[in-house]
Amino acid sequence: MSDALASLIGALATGGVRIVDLTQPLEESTPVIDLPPPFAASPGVSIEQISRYDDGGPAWYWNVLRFGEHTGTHFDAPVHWVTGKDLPDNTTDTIPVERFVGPACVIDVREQVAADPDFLLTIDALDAWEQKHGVIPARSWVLLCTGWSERDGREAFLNIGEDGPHSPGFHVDTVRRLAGDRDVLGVGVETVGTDAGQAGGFDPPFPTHTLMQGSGKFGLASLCNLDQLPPTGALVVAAPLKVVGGSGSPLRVLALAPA
Ligand code: 23J
Ligand code: MN
Repeated sequence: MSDALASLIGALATGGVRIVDLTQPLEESTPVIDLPPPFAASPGVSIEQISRYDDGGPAWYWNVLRFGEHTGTHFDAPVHWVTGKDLPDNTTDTIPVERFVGPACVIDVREQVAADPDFLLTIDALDAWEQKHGVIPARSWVLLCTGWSERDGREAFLNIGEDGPHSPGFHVDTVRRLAGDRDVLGVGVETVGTDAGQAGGFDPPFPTHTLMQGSGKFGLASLCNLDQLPPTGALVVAAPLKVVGGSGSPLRVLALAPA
């Protein structure tokens, strides 16, 4: 066995490494992105019982699940956006599995977001983070810790006003650098989608989806517990369902973090 794996197994046994669950519960009340007309809506979650130790199955319990691919804590594949539609290995079943695992760079902007729900991570803010914690390595997950997962209920979580949703995200220049120079695996956020609430009106519209998926990168939305991770040093595993031709899927996202 490799030394690295042996020491990981040892650390897991002795509590030197913690497993942090970055996943929100998936249930019928899970909020789903609310696109304005004329765009087609994604359905909510429905969970229908097949049997529960009854006439339909005396010794077994199981359910039928129904939800859109982009529901709850979920993965965005490159094919999700038109800019990524012709890239190789762009669907949930064809992405090389090595790309589901990588180090986490966690950028804590909870204070800024508490003061401004439309906060965007600028290039200057990214520079400041790198000055302190080092340059974001290639093939890492960049996770934006906004505190948004603590918002309770659909209304507070989606935060939709007269002029559309208000929630934090990335400035277009920042996404360009992360997808380009930094060559990350993808970005992860606590909000319903990887783009800021107001990003439909940005240039280009939805820049995070446009640029990340357009350069073969991924998205993780509706994460939680990012406040339990160090800025660097954790490892994230985020593997979507192997749906053939899938644009994404709900998934369990786990981080291995120093105790
Ligand atoms: C479709 C259209 C716009 C957006 C999204 C989906 C998502 O956020 C998503 O879940 O990928 S912004
Ligand atoms: Mn999505």
